[in-house]
Amino acid sequence: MSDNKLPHSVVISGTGLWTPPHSISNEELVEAYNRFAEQFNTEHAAAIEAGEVAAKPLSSAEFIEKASGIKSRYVVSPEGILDPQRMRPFLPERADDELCLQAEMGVTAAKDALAAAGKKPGDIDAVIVGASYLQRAYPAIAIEIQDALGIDGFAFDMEVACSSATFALQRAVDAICSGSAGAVLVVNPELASPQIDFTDRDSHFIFGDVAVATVVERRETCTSSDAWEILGTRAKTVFSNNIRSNFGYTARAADVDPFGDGKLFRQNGRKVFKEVCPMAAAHIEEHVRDTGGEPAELPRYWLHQANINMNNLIAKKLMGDAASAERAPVVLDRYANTGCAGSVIAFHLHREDLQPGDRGVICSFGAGYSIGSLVVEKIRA
Ligand code: CO8
Repeated sequence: MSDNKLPHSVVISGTGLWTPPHSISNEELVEAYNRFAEQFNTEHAAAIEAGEVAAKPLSSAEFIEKASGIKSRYVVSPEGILDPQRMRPFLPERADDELCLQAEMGVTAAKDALAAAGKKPGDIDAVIVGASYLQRAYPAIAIEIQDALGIDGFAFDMEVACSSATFALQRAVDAICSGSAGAVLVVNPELASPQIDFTDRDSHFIFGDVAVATVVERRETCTSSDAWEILGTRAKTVFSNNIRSNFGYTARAADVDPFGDGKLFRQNGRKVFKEVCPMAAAHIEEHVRDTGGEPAELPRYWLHQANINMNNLIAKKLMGDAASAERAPVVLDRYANTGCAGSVIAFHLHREDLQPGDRGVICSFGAGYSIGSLVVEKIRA
């Protein structure tokens, strides 16, 4: 394995966050689901009695908070999700000459990131969109965002599920180190709600919508007073079927329902928990040591935000009894799992108190499996 030492000094000079205006509490979500489940069970009473159809079990807000740490989630459109007759968001189609929803979410976060970095669109050479799902195959959402912001250069989309943001940030670093770009805008518009099966008790509570954006540039061009040098990047993937989404364009040719059983997000959450926690902890430990740090001493870990028990376990492995919510901040209580955006939201919201010289790790882990990390250090303005 390469030691990932960077040949040039590259910094994160600004981040942006777009939070949807609507939040759904566990109680509201569970009430809608339980009304749906009761209606379903009444309508299918005979088939359930005959053992032909499985009854829908009821959900519980207490279970959700205890098992995941999630208390609420932000969504673009709550009405359809909370309607027991619909159980999915309502996102009207837009005309080809209108900005698509995912690009709109991304543009809002991107403007914040550019402003924070003190950069104009003309200063940016490339746009990379990383997300768990993309609204369409082409033209790339990244090119639409590039056009909307008036950025010259090149843009592309990439999908690595929960690691789409950390992997995209790594591609930005690579582009800067190779000289193909001087400054890169990474945008992560996670439009999660359309791919959730809100009629499935096991997964209806997991995800929320959000968009984040990050400006990555050469240290020499950075004028931001809140800049973070990227000391190293590391990526790892190991194939697993434990988190899958089989929704895809070939469904039409396979004569199957593209939204049928198993086509939306599904997982074996227990196995994911057991397998990913040790992998993620070992990955981070090794990466911190290879950049000259000691895991227990790092003041901050901006971890992927899927499950509070997972994060507590990993934080404890890294920091022992000194692990705390201050050192490994939690945003999933309000935001839920926002796919690849979680660790970047944590970085965006929880870094102000750190001093020049302080180090931290931005790390994602999830479907693929995929793990991505960046070790960063606050630099003097
Ligand atoms: N209400 C009440 N009971 C429930 C509910 C509910 N809502 N859901 C499940 N139960 C029941 C189960 O049926 C089970 O009952 P029984 O014992 O009778 O079978 C019991 O509660 C216990 O269930 P689990 O064993 O499943 O419960 P866990 O304690 O394991 O908790 C979790 C479930 C929360 C899912 C947990 O396993 C977990 O979080 N694991 C980690 C998973 C993870 O991190 N996954 C990552 C997924 S996301 C990702 O990688 C990227 C996907 C990209 C999409 C992103 C779009 C933005």
